[in-house]
Amino acid sequence: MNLDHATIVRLAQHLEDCELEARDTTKITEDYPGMDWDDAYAIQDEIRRRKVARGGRIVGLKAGLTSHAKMKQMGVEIPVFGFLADSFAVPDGGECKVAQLIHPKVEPEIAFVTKRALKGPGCHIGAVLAATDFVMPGIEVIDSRYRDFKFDLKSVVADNTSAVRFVVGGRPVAVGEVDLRTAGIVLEKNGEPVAFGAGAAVLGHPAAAIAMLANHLGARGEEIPAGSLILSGGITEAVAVQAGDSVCLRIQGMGSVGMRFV
Ligand code: 0L1
Ligand code: MG
Repeated sequence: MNLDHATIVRLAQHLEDCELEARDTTKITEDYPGMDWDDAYAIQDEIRRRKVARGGRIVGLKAGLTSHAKMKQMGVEIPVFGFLADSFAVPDGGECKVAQLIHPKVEPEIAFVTKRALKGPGCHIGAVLAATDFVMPGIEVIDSRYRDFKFDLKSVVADNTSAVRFVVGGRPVAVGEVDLRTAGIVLEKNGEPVAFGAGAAVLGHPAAAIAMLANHLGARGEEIPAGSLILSGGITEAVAVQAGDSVCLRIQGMGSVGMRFV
């Protein structure tokens, strides 16, 4: 690590203040170009600690940048990982207040819920499928705190991978009931289809994103606990939204989920 504890605490407070006050900032590596991956995750961990210290609950985890196209575009070989706080959750069909956000975009995702803990190293798709209770449609709202979504990956990790809101719902199904690679998805905005894809867009199989998360946590001596909700990453490009929009994600065999932006 290259940053001292006081700097990590200060950067975490800065980024969380930007989230809570819906204001943007320049990417933090401009002032701290020597920041490494451990520093970046330490800043994210401090944001998480701050939320829990105020009585918040961590209700899930997420993988980001998991589609091959986006990884190639950004020149990365590993996804990034973040957490979901209770304050991020929107009920299915519920409202998301745009005034509380900076420049929101939505991502269509497959959400996993585990019934057994998953621990790396060596976690693989088979272990993930064996430990999964059910999967369901999920929409993640991302809202990078960085001006105009201009960032580098370490800055993104420190910023909890742009996480801000999410909705899950639809028809939860056991993994044996659906082929997660070929399951088709349609994201609609205001009733119009705006993005299409299939589960395989995420690392060939969305369970691979969960395995990578387990291996990432395992390297830190942590695990994915039983009963975790995990967003496995956007299947298509993210779609910008504004007040007045409604979005709906339909996934073959899993029904639909949606939210409204007000
Ligand atoms: O969940 C995601 O894939 C977002 C990762 C962070 C990068 C971004 O804000 O686009
Ligand atoms: Mg996402």
